[in-house]
Amino acid sequence: MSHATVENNGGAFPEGFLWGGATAANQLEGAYAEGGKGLSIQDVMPNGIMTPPAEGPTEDNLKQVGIDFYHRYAEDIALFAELGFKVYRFSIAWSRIFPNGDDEQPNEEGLAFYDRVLDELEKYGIEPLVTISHYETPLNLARAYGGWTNRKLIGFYEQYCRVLFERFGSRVKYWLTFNEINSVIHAPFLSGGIPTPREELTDSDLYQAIHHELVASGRATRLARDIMPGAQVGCMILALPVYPLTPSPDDVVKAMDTAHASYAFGDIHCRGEYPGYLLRYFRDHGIELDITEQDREDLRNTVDFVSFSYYMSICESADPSVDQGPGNIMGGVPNPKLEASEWGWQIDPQGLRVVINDYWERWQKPLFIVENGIGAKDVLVEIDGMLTVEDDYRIGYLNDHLVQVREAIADGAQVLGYTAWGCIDVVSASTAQMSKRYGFIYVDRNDDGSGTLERYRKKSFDWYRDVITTNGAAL
Ligand code: BGP
Repeated sequence: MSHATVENNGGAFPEGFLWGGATAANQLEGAYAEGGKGLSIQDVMPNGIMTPPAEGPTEDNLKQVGIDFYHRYAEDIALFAELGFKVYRFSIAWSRIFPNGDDEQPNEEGLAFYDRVLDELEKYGIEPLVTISHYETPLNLARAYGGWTNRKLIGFYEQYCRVLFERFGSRVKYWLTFNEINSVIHAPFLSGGIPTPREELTDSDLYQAIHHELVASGRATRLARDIMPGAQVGCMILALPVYPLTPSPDDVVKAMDTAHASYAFGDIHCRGEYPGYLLRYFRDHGIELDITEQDREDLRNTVDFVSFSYYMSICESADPSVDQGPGNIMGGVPNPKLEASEWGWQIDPQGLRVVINDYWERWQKPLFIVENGIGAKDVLVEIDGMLTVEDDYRIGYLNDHLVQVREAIADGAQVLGYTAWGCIDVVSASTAQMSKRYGFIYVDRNDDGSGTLERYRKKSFDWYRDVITTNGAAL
């Protein structure tokens, strides 16, 4: 898979483009204490990422049941097949495989569940794309070890990866090491299982944790190559184009600095070493990291492709009196030229073209858009005796973004595929509620936990199926 083979096809989606959808175990599986599963950090986060975690599981946590994918996966994958999915991105719940994270032996029942999921996907010829760690650190690793601040997590993660690669390596080609790895800067518990609140966490501890994750990612990549020849390993970055709020050079430099905070993760994954601007940041902030020679070697196992989520862009201003926008965990200030979703996420389809061009030029690695979509409060209505959702706003959002993907391909970027986030409604990561929905498939479950869990096709279901069937010509 070399970028040298890319041809600019003048603006069509390439043949074999991987269309599909994406989910994460903790947001849809439910069965949080079944099948030998241990607790994960999500099981003590009933109110989403902005609220401190609880001591233990509480009944108001919608993720305990999720959308019951654990028991309904066959029905759901049949719906994905009806949509025409070529690929389905899902995560494996680490605590289903290693209930405490540091166990000697994996939990066979957990492995068997993912065997069954893979069987269903194979039945329909849907390619799996597996996220190894999607905001699902086993709770014990957070509580007893301090999460990724502890070097021991590299070994636990490597052991987990070895078990996955040996068990599923003949069936899974595409792997992602850590979901939105850069989000740990703003959400240390969610993203890195670090129990210390962000305000109390020192920069040294934070960057040491990041270093451990990056080393673990490099080791997993090497291990994947040893165990599964032909596997493709990608990093996963929360992509966020940063625009200067004004033409002031101070704003431009501030935007550059903020962008560096995310670029660093891709630079290390693609180049195998720390970039100069990050080393400078460490010097300027008195951050000293424990980096061994072995670590440096591990980091040199660079990824095959770069995957990313894209929901919005942000602005930056050097003026401290400019207000921060609501709802955005990555910071930034609102862009006066853009509209926002109900949760303050600013809608910017062209930003996706910008990101694709930017990443392609910077890293020259194939790209995979593994999350994109709009969270909305859908209303179930009856039309011709059928329950559905008239989600033209979702169709509009996705259509506009996919047109920009096509533009970026015309610009010459190599894009492997696109998986719409929350292709079936799942529990939201930031709010831990059902009412922020992304799916083509409506799930009857409400914020108070009521609902039949029945599935209904939304209007966007037919639209996306047409897009896939025509390989994007229907856009
Ligand atoms: C990403 C996460 C997903 C997902 C998505 C939408 O940051 O990788 O897990 O949930 O955002 O976010 P939310 O559910 O908060 O709307």
